[in-house]
Amino acid sequence: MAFDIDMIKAVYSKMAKRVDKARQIVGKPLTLSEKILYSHLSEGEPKNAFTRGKDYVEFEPDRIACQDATAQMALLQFMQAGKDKVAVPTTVHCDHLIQAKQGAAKDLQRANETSNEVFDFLESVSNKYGIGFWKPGAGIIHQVVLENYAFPGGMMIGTDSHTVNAGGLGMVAIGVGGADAVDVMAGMPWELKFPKLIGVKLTGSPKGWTAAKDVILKVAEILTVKGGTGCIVEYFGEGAKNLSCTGKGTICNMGAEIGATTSTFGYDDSMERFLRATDRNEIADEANNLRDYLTGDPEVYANPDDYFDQVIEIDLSTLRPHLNGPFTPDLATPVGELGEKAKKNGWPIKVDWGLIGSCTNSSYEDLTRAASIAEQAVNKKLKPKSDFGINPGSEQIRFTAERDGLLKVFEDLGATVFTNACGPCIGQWDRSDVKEGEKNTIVHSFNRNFSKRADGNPNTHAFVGSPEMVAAIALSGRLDFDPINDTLINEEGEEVKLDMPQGIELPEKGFEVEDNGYLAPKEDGSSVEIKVDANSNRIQLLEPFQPWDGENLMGAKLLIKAHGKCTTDHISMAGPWLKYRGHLDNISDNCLIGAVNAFNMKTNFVKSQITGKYDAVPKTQRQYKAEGIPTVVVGDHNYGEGSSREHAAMEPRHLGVRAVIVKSFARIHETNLKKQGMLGLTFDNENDYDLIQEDDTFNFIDLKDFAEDKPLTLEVVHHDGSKDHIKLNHTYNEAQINWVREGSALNMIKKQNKA
Ligand code: MIC
Ligand code: SF4
Repeated sequence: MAFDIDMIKAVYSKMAKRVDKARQIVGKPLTLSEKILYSHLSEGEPKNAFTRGKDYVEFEPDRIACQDATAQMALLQFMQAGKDKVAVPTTVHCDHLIQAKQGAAKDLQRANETSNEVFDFLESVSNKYGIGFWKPGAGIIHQVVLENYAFPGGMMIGTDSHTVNAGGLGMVAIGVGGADAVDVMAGMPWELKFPKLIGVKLTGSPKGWTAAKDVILKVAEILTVKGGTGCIVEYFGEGAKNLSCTGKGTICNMGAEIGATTSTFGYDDSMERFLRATDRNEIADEANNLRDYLTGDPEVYANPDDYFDQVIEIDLSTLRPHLNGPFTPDLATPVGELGEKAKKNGWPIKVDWGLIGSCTNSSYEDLTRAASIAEQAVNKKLKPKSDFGINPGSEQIRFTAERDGLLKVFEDLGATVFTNACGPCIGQWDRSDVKEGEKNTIVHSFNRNFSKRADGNPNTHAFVGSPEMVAAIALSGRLDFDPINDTLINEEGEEVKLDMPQGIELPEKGFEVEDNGYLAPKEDGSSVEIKVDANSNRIQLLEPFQPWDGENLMGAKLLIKAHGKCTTDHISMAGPWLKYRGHLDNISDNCLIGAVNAFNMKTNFVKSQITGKYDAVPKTQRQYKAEGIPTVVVGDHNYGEGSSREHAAMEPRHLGVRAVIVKSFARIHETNLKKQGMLGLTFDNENDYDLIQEDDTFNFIDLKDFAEDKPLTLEVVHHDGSKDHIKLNHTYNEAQINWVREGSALNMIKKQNKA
């Protein structure tokens, strides 16, 4: 049965007319991305053509998805918006707060005990405001969305950067911060700078060990972690047709790792098969009637250079399997060349864990391909050299995989099957096999491998690969193993070679599940009470941020000048801190503790200009706050890379940081800063980053005249009294400047509601 079929029919009923109109206005054939964007304008039928990379445009997304770690803050904000019900279909998925330790049943029970208060809060808020609720254990948000809610040609937003996964089913699905989701839940338009478009032409067909994952591992190498910023990546060509729907999901999913706004594929037979297998015949039938509108125009795909801002071509037939890492997802190495590189760089060759799962690669097909490798261990008498951990993507996948004997294959090898949840992918992993700080290597099928991400250990070298490659590497226990060319010695001392992986795209006997973990909300939630204990250390009701007095900001001090990579994991760490995602003051104690101080290359060790002493970042900042001294944070390129977590913007805001000045921003984080009323600014000359000293004082001498398209001037007064004047750029439009004036976008909504 399809959820929200009436909504989907309504979207489809308008699509053809809107796309035809858009084609006429734009004056040329359209990409799929443009078709979806132009058919979801909040003004209805398109009236103007937009300039890519320049115009801010208001959209009307069809649905919203939130996960437990971000939903808390999103819903705490929504509760202040003064609405009775969400304006568009919305779901909450409990997947981030379950720690992997002993295996699914025990881990789930522990999570239900320790995070009971948070799950109850989310369930009751969902029930009150008409939000669908997926219980802990139901699955990872993006797999559940792909299996239940995604539909070709639709547009959705989600409070998680990997919302983009739904591009695998032909959507434009975009990760946002909670405040953006609140706009749409409150019935307001959602604003986005009209993206640029990157076309990726896929030819050939993947063979042997090459998987869908390798496409995105290669694209990440080509575009790097910031090469997709401000862009939608649209995949097309014969090769695209040779990938399964969930394989396409994998590719779109990891588009988050190149900073892309989203990625998508045109509707094709693989999507139809997936819709039918997941009990959504009605959507498949509807989509079949609109086939031409749910993919790019033929002229576009025939001459992509004329229509995309950048075109990349990848031949799947010659693409080699890769492993990307460590510490960054764009450092790609073909399997087989990794041994040499690892030796040169001192990366441990011995592999301790092979982890299969995460929203990127936890589909039924993924499990079958990995299992086809794992089961060779038994047949070929190989004893796995690394530990195996598996997180199925959803209860539907798990139940079906168990029925079909796939989980048993792993269990027979001693693997631990963890809950259908994020687990180690987000540091929810109670790992006991290495000592704190011990240098070691793991391989996983996840998407991110930033320092400390999986287990909190900065010396864990994590490499990203396809599930089948992870299985092969884990069997061998070595990073330099190349299953295509190398052999392994089995328990009888014989040399054996692994056969190529075999996958089953969709379960032959169909998907099956007993309890999918879904709770529908009440039709009328007005009587539902939301309980928040005033003494809770997990949930704290929000206090509005103070408005800006409209004056120049003078006398600000430097909190930290961050060196190099500063992702949202560095700004607001996950793992053990996920438990405070609903309590702004408590979670603020992790503010920027992972960022490297450019003056001493240490983390969480900055100089206080009040005491002259070095101390932890949150503690130092709390002193500035207590004394009413404003501060700034300075950063490098792609600041705020990674997650959509708005805590990375709200914590500095809560603690009294006023501006974040960097060489460049990741998209979601820049918007999150704006939404929370912060100043997110970029150096006009990126070398000015080098002028910033530890004891500097900052005067924003023309902030009073803050206006769209007008750069700001920063006077930097150094310790010896000398001054530099630095030009700072910004991308605030008038409406966004008003968020700064009012203190936050939420304050603005509240004001409008009162008016
Ligand atoms: C992630 O993969 O980093 C997360 C955890 O899913 C985040 C969301 C969060 O921080 O809660 C994301 O990708 O947006
Ligand atoms: Fe969860 Fe990892 Fe996916 Fe984020 S990337 S949603 S933590 S599985």
